[in-house]
Amino acid sequence: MAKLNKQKMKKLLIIISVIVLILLGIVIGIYYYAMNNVESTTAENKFCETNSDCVVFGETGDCNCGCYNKNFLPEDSGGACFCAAPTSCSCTKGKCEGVFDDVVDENCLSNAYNCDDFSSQAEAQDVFDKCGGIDNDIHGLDKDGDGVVCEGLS
Ligand SMILES: [Ca+2]
Ligand SMILES: [Ca+2]
Repeated sequence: MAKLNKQKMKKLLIIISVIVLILLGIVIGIYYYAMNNVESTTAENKFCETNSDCVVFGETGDCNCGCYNKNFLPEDSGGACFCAAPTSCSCTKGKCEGVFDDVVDENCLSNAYNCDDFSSQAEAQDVFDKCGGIDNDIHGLDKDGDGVVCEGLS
């Protein structure tokens, strides 16, 4: 009798192992399916045949601003991170690419300066204006938002 139970236990263990393996396989399958789906949605976002398929999405300052296929726009601005919005879009090799009229100054892509870094107010004002002025105070030089930066400097 005891021997029979042992055999039954063995069988049961094997069955459980097989079930666990199958479940694991399903979970891994779902994971890879989801990952591939995310990638293909991103690719679709930018896919195009002609320039008219592409539109500018978002504004400078939105996280995912850029050029997208007009039928596959992102759902929202994507949160807070810096993105320089292109002036227009073109379809290049099947992908919507941004066209920038003004070359974006690399110094304007992140908060790189404080008022202490400038020797004069005019110098700070120049950087502020070049980066887009009041609409893009990336360096946080004009805390009160009146368009005049680093009032403490002479
Ligand atoms: Ca700063
Ligand atoms: Ca000010």
